[in-house]
Amino acid sequence: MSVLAYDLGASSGRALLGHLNDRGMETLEIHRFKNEPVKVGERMHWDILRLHHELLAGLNLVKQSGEQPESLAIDSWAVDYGLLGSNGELLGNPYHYRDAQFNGMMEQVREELTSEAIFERTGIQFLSFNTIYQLATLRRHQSPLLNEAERFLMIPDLLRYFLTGEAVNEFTNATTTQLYNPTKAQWDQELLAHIGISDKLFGEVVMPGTRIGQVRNSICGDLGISAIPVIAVAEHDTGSAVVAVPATERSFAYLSCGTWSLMGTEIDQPAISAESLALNFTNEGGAGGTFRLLKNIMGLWILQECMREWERQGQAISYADLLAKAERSTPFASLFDPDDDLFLAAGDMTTRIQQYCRDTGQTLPQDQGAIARSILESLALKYRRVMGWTEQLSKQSFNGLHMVGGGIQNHLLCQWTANSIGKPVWAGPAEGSAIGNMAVQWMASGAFKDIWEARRAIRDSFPITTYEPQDRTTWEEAYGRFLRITDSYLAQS
Ligand code: ADP
Ligand code: LRH
Repeated sequence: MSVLAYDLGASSGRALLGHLNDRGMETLEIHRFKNEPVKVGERMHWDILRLHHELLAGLNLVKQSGEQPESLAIDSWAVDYGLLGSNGELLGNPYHYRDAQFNGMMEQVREELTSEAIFERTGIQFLSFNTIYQLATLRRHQSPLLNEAERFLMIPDLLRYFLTGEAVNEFTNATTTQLYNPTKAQWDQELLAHIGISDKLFGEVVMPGTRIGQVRNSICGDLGISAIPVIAVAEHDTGSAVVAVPATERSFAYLSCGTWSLMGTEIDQPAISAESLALNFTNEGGAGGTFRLLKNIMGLWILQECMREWERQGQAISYADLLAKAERSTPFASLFDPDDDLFLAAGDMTTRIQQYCRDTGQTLPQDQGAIARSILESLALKYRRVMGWTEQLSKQSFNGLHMVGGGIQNHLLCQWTANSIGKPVWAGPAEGSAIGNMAVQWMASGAFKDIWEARRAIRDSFPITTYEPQDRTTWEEAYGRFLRITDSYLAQS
């Protein structure tokens, strides 16, 4: 018997079938599609109906493969949502978290409520696009959507609703809104009241592993398939990715590496302290009663945007060719802080990298190889800094770093990360989120006793590549320079 996992990242989505047998877990990619935002006027939206369409296309391909999955589940990127009206239909097109309309709202709300109070209630890091600031923006801009809204569903809740007709909020994604209070295990009434959003929009929050109905009769009829039970897994993709970290040790460091780089460790209770607030770490809900103490790092988004820019200019390049060029470029010529606000919005990324380098008196990277090298080295150096903070906050010393996600196909990034942190990197599996999604489906059916049994099976089933640290002296020197450049830039801005 198989399970079907839909994993929607910010750059692409896929449907994978998973089988569990005596040999362990096996996955088969059934469908892969782009996730391309759509700009209308000044607004940036997700193409939610296209995503629903791709989920249905995936079901059709499953049917053609002759499989009848025992269940299916969806995970996706966090923080974004749709609103349903009184007739149960979607109101408007969900906004993309990179939409400029939300700029500045986080600063306002922090000022009004204080950062301490918001963090104390939620344990969630301050990101300008968190759902709380998105909703506050809609309310303060008098969006008509809020007058009509009766139900708030996050993206995977919404797509699950389209498939099943059941409107239910799932825990891991709910925590990313910065509106959920993990201590009280409920939506935070005071935060909602402050931003002027009715708590009636928010439903009971279910834990990963809960069965939520089955694929609607109408869809089954249209596609000519039998009903498939639907499970709410760790519907936040990072939550699913961390389930799939093939760790043997209870305390481990991970880097979920895709559009974003999410680095941290797994803990049993949210670590809500002045220190985690000061370092802007988050405590996102996970599967199996866990939390993720982690920090967002801007990630391969910066490289993706450069590649899109080159494509628009008729200079499209493959990852293989780009990495070969990057490897031949001058080392450590142009370092920058990937987490600077400069790099959050879509657009002219190469110009912004050059701007940062000009402002810090460095060589301006010009060609594709130099730009890619500057991005990958800067990311690897930032990983070292955040790994240090993770150790400081968790009072652990990690003997290496687990990397999962599509970014591990970038062998230069994996090697440079090992060089930068001075510890081995264990890379795999690349489809972490989809595999974690499947693992929770099997935890729900009882095929896995718990998250640790799932991790053992994942470790035995998928190849893991070890990268040993090299060139330590050069990287140590570069790290010192990276700190000086990025700290002085921050102080000036
Ligand atoms: P998300 O789920 O956030 O959309 P993924 O986990 O799919 O992201 O990872 C996407 C990233 O993987 C891309 O930004 C790219 O940098 C990297 N990647 C994808 N394919 C390759 C490849 N063939 N070689 C190197 N890197 C790759
Ligand atoms: C990664 C991710 C991350 C969030 C961001 C919005 O895909 O879910 O955990 O912070 O998207």
